[in-house]
Amino acid sequence: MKKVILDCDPGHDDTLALLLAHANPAIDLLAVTTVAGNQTLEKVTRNARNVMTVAGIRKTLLAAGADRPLVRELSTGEYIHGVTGLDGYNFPAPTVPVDKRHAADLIIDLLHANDKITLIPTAPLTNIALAIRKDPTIIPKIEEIVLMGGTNSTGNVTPLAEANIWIDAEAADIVFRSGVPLTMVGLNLTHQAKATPEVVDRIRKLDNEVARMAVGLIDFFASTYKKYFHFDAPPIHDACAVARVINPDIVKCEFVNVVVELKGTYTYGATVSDMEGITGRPANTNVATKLDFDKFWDLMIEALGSY
Ligand code: PIR
Ligand code: CA
Repeated sequence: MKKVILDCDPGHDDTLALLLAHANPAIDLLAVTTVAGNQTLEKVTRNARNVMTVAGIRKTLLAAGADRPLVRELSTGEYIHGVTGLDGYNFPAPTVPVDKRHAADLIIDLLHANDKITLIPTAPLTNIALAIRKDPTIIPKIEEIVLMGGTNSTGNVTPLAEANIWIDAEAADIVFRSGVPLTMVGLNLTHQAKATPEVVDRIRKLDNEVARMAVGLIDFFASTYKKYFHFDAPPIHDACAVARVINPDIVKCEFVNVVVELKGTYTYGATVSDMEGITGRPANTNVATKLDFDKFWDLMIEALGSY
């Protein structure tokens, strides 16, 4: 069992990542931490409480972190995730409590109290950068950071930048230069994880409330992805990072150099991935390239069926 902290901004795909991480027996989900991104910190934290309440997730700690990026103003993804940040399901009042500690402090505390922990950030990297900056002695205690973010091809907020990196590229830069073993599960990978009508039908057949919540959320996500990206089905980005931690065979990677662009006129937030090894810069990142679609959805559906 791998000890994991999920740092997220739920978020439709974050929710599926959370449900997969909690249900799969390969993962011991120690904590969920939240950060401003898809919506304000207040809203994404409320969403995490809502989801954990419906799913009966009670032993996992929950803490709220940064309410804005390190340097820039917060830019949310309301057009994709709705006013609440998690439109598509009517949640009952949440009962799951929020830890008093800042997410960065909880991450630091847990890393000192445990042998090795895998961090799965599925949101802007503000909390992770804050934790590393505040206490660099945690660096060797991190087993690996497997993040959803970036892309080795095209972006989703600018031609070259993906949202999680672009929202707080200064934080991403700190993480990519930290020396921690890093896996980047970017858009080039996650666009292979579309919740097709066939997949949604399989989830619809599961007879539990968590699966019904998942269907409501995926249906909403499908509608905004159709409207803004003309996609035939919505990609469940964040769950791909969790799947990589559960079974590395599901997400194939190439170990290359990645740097985060902070200064470009048109390229701020780009994850410049040297796939051909032409720069001579040392490899620092496992860049995800190929998803096993069938195995990914089997894992997800098994997880949803277990609630
Ligand atoms: C942002 C996201 C999803 C879709 C769009 N268009 C923008 C969020 C997801 O939660 C995921 O973590 C990442 N950011 C994908 O860019
Ligand atoms: Ca996310």
